[in-house]
Order: sequence, then structure tokens, then C-alpha cells
Amino acid sequence: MLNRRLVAFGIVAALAGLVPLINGISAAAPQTHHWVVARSVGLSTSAPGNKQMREPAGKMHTADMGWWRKARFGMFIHWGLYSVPAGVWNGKHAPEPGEWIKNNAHIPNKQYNALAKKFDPVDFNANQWVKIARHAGMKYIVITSKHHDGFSMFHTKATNFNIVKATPWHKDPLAMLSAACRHQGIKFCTYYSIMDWHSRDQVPAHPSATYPTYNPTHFAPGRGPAYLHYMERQLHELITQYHTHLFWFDGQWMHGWNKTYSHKLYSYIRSIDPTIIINARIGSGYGDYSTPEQHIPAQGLPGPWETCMTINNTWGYVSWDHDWKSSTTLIHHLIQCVSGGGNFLLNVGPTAKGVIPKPEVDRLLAVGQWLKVNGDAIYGSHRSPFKAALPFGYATQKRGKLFLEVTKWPKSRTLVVPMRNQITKASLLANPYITLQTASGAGGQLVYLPPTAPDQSASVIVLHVAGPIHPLQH
Ligand code: JFZ
Repeated sequence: MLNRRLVAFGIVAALAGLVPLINGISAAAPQTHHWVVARSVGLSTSAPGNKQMREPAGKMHTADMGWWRKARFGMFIHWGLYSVPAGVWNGKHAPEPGEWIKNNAHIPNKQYNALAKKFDPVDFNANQWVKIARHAGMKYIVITSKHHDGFSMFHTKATNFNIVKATPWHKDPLAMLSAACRHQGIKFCTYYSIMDWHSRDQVPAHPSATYPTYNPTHFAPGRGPAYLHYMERQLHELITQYHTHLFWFDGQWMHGWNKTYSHKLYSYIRSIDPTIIINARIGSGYGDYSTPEQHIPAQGLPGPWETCMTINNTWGYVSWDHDWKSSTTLIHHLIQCVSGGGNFLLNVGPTAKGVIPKPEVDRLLAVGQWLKVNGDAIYGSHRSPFKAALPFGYATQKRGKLFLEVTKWPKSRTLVVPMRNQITKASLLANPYITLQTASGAGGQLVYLPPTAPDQSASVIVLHVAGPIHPLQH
């Protein structure tokens, strides 16, 4: 009971911090700066803070978002000490999500820290994880380098509370994943929590030797600058040692995190490597894209955005959660994101042994199968030209092409596409050799379909059209 109340409190606190932020960023028009400084220069030994590489005064969208906008589909990985208890504490189910167990089961530092001795992911295989992402059709991975629990999943000089020093495994999974990503052509990106339940610079909401509640923390008196410095040391490592392409910040609702800190952190990262993409959870309106969580905004958001989502009901592994979304649902979510101009970041929660659970792998590979056939409608595609929802599914587009992702195959065997443009050719993306008949009719262009849907999840029709789409308003 008490648990639930405090979890709810945490979510309300999180919401309070995030809503203005998401609104703030969507309102801003994207602006692009063309950086002459090459990424490799940014990663050289030149001192961070070098004047010439400093960020101009502008607040956001300074990174080249090119690869990220084309990628459309990424893998989120929540992996850390919390994967050891896996949602069970003192023999009882702790409230989800699994990575919140230190807060939600009110675990004192000493007991939580001891989990490190049990963290021995002998079955971890970086190449295999990246291969799973690749076969799922994902173009980037975002892994927790440090979640709210404060445990660093990489070799850091800033603290001994890290996977190399504190576990019997003594290995650096981020180094191995970064290398595997480079070999397999996947962008390596990192999640980093600003809130830290382990740091002595932050005070838990309700400190207690036996029943602490951590969320939301606040800075210990005068310790904000020291904590910022700690973060900068770690981010510097993540940039120079692991070549992270993106920082996915979180936990910015901790008390005391303010505009000055957001700005300092943003400028710091830019000063080291201006090509790094930064999400809006860095706080106070800074950041390059917004991050709606667990839901997809109906017609998308104006600026760059990415929905992150779990496959069951937790980010970090929970042994008893078997509430898996179907692969069809996941395919629909991916399509809906892209048709709204956004990315889809789908989460996996590997076990403490280092294994991505099979039900997750099965679903990812099914999405990958669909993308092998239909990827042209997703990668590098832009948002639907239509303002209102379409009765048969979704639309995405590229120069000269309109893709219709049909999730509800019409009994009438006719699609009504609400646009003025003439169709020069219509076919199934799965089979370009069979041409579909088309006609102009009331309400737009008509496309005549075969009697049954070729794909049980979503069948994609590709229409060749000249010039930009002119939607008919309805
Ligand atoms: C945060 C984390 O607390 C969580 O553990 C996970 O990492 C997720 C991806 O991000 O959770 C949030 C963030 C924002 C809201 C709720 C949970 N919110 O806006 O309601």
C-alpha cells in the first residue's frame, strides 16, 4: 500500500518536471548549424572548453540529427544492479518498474550495494546483443551507463561503484558494446541519470537507515557544483572512451536541478563534441529532441521526437512480468511513430546473467522480418502528409513516393487516399511486379486491393506520385 503511494508520488514528480519541458521543445523550430569541426577532431586530445568549439548561444537543435532522423528505430537497454533482484525483494514482488527497486522496495544503501557481488553476467555477449538489434532492424542502441541507482556500467575513474571494480565479473560491457556496434554499423548511444540514489551529493526524499525513499532526491547543501563536476568527468569518459553518439538524460526532476545546470552540462558536452545528440530530459528546454514515454502522440509532435516503450511493463528485467506486447502491436507502434515524424526506441531488459529474454528476442526478430520487406516505408521516411488519422492505417512518405501501411484491410477492397495528386504507379511494397489498379474518385484517389491482406501485421502499398502531396482537407 505504502509502496504504491510513494511510487505514484514519484511519477507525479516526474510528470511535473517533464510536461513543461516537452511542451517547451516542441514549440521551438528546428535550426541547423553546419559544424566544420569533424567528429574526430572533437574526440581528439584538445582540451574540453576550447573556445573555437564552444556552443553558440542557441539553445537546441545544434547537433546534426541526420543519422538519427533516418534511423527511425532503436534499441533501449536497461541493464544494471537491479537486474539481480529482478523485481523480487525479501521474497515478495516489488512494484514495477524493475530498475526502481531500490526506491520502491526501500532498500538501504548497504544492502543495495551488496548486489554488486552477485552481479556476474557470464553469458553476456556484446556481439550477440548488437546482432539481435541489427536483425530487428534497429539502427542504434541506447544503454544505461548509469541509472537512478547510481551504479556505473562502465570503467570509470570517478567512482569505484562501477561494474569493473565492484563485481566479480570485472569486465566493461560498454566498451565491448561500443566496439561491437562499430563493427556492425550500429550507432552506440548512452542513457545517463542526473538523479543519483547512491551519490553523497544527493539526499534521499526520506532518508532512513532501514526504510529509505530516494525519489526525488535533492542536492546536499552546496554540493550541486561538485555533482556537476562528477557528471562531467563521467560524460567525458563516455565520449572519449566509448564514443557515444547521443546522451539520453533522465532523472532531471530531482530537486535543485535547474536551468543553470542544464545549460552548463549542455555546453560542456558541445564543447567536447558538437555532433553529439542530446535528449530534452537534460532539462529547462535544452536538448535536441523530446521523449514522450510509453505513448505515441496521435499525429506526432512538431520537432524531432522519439517515443520510448517497454515490451512488457518494466524497463529493467523483472522475472515475473510476462505481459508481452505482440509483434503486431510493436510493428503498429513503429509505423505510428514514423508516420508522426518520430523515432521508436523499444526497450529490452537483459537478465543479470547477461541474456536478453527470449520472448523479447522473438518479438524483435518478428519486427525485423517485417522491416526486411517493408523497411523502405520506414527508414529515411517522413511523416504523413495527412492531418487526420486514416481509416485503414498509416502513411509515410519519401520524395516521389507515398507509403500506405494498411493495418485494417478494407472489406470493400478499396482504399480512398484523400489527396489531389494523380498516382503514376501503385503496388505492394512486398511485390513491386504486381501493379494495383487506381482511379480518381470522390474523396481522392482510389486504390483497388487484392481480397486478402498479404501481411497479417501491416501490408504496405507504395504509390508513385509526382511532386509534393496535396491532401484534401476533410
Ligand atoms: C524514467 C526512469 O525513471 C525509468 O526508470 C526509465 O529509465 C524511463 C525510460 O525513464 O521514467 C520516467 C520518466 C518520465 C515519466 C515517467 C517515468 N513521466 O513523464 O511520466
